[in-house]
Amino acid sequence: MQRIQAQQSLASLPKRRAFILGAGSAFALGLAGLPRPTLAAQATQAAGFLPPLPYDLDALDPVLSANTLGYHYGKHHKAYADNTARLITGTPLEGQPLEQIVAATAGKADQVALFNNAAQTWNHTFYWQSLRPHGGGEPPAELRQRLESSFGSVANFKKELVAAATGQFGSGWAWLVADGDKLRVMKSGNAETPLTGKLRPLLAIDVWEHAYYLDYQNRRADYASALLDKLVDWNTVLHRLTL
Ligand code: MN3
Repeated sequence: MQRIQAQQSLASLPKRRAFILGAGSAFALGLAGLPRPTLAAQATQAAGFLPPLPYDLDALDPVLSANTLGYHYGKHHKAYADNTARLITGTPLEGQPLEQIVAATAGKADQVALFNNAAQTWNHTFYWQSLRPHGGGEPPAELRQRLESSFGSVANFKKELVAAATGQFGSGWAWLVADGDKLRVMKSGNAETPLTGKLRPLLAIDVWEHAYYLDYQNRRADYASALLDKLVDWNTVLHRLTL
């Protein structure tokens, strides 16, 4: 009965979203003994935390393979979204937007698991939306001027960002952020995100090994450079800067 209802409610959703929801629902329906409204709310919230990829799984190949995106988006990112939905169920944060959950849990010792999962969920959506098939190339003029005024040249900016990506010890992220009028490169460990400070994130590079190991093994610098040269959606970066 539950399964039939879940399938019917999925029928009107786009194919990829239906796949995501379907996988989550199958998992949720396997948990006997929990009340259905809670499970339904979790599945709905998890789906809201995990927007569809803005391109097909194989659209970034060969820079990032469909295999990498399948695991990274379909397993890692989805797990963060599912965990976030599970952890807020029955708490005052249930139903809140992801940004609010990240802000409410940042720096709180008793909320580490929720912060880590919520921040990772947000970071990954931001990362996917920073990329596009056949991206890279020259930034639009307005962004190029801002990069030149903060870093001297676009080439220097790329060098600094790749250095941040390779210099992050262990798992984490490399970022381009706006700090007032100035653009800065920074890195963060694990799930840490500039979203929690006064900085405005503009571009993220995931440097967890799961982001690049299938395609680049230990060559993190090659991965970061390839993203900047071939996949970054500069128009999105500029849009974030001018919001
Ligand atoms: Mn990741």
